[in-house]
Amino acid sequence: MRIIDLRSDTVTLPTEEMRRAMYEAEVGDDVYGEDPTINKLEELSAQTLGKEAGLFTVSGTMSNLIAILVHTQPGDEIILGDEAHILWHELGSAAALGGTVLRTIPNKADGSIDPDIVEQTIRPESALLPKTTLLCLENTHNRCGGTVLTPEYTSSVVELAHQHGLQVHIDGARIFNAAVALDVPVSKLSAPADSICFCLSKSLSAPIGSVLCGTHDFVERARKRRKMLGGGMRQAGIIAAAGIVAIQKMVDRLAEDHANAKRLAQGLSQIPGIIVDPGKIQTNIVFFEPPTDMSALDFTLQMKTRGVKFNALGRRMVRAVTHRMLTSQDIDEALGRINDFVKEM
Ligand code: TLP
Repeated sequence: MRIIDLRSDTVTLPTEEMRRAMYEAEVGDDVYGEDPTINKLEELSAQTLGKEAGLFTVSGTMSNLIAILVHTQPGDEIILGDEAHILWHELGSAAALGGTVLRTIPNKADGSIDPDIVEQTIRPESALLPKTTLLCLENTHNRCGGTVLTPEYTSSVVELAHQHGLQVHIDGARIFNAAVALDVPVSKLSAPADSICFCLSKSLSAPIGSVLCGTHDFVERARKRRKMLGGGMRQAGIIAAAGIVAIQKMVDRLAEDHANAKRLAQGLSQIPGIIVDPGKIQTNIVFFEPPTDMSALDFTLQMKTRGVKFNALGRRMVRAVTHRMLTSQDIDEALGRINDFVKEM
């Protein structure tokens, strides 16, 4: 039985072209700044995102943490949405390793946060209060269902934060998905922020890595934090080579994943008892609720025995992510298997 893995776009395997680029990569010791392939990836990333410089890191989690360590001091407060990946899935690293307080405000269903609430939440300057120094946005928004933040929204909320002396970091793990969905250059989404990271290892199919971008000064400080965390790599051009292919070759095809996500959501909406809103799908993430009162975990375990893998991200929230390794036929096959299971329930 063919396994249809909808758990995440992180399961994508490197392409043949990536493997060739990895084999042929020119490398050096990156801690001395001497790996030409990493240097090329960092320059290409910065240029693509409209930033001065880039830093190759092991993961999105590490990039987000480094950004927090550079933008804040221990005791500072960070404003972010209550569905943020930084809050839910990064093991409390901002608190454990950055000594920062995460102050959440509600994420709207579209992944945004209300600028008025942001403004009300910023602490006034006082000897009695923590200092609010950073605002974090997420684009696309994972737990809100792959929703996109527009350039207009991003600019306006960044401007507001800047007026109050805050820095803004974007967790742009899937920022290229947002750019493709909105049909805008990715730099329009990243330019307003002080820093942004994106992942090479998700929908772009590279095996490892993320790039954190910002000003020269920000990246210089970020480089020291990365070393402090043990993330200074040596001949890592071997993996950066796949990242270059990812940026150059894998962006345009993301529209296919988005079409497959819509196809999946539309198919799910035809299955009795499943709760899903196909009109909400903007990129490659689909959230749905299984029939009756079945828990998301039970549903995923049952479907796993039928060769379709999902992630349970809440008591009733099942997540499916479309990606390069799945065709529209795979989506139809998955829908058929779900339908069979629901009929037998
Ligand atoms: N997200 C993973 C899981 O942790 C949930 C996934 O499968 O989607 N920011 C966002 C918005 C993310 O979705 C992720 C990964 C990260 C950061 C962290 O990236 P990695 O896994 O490279 O540390």
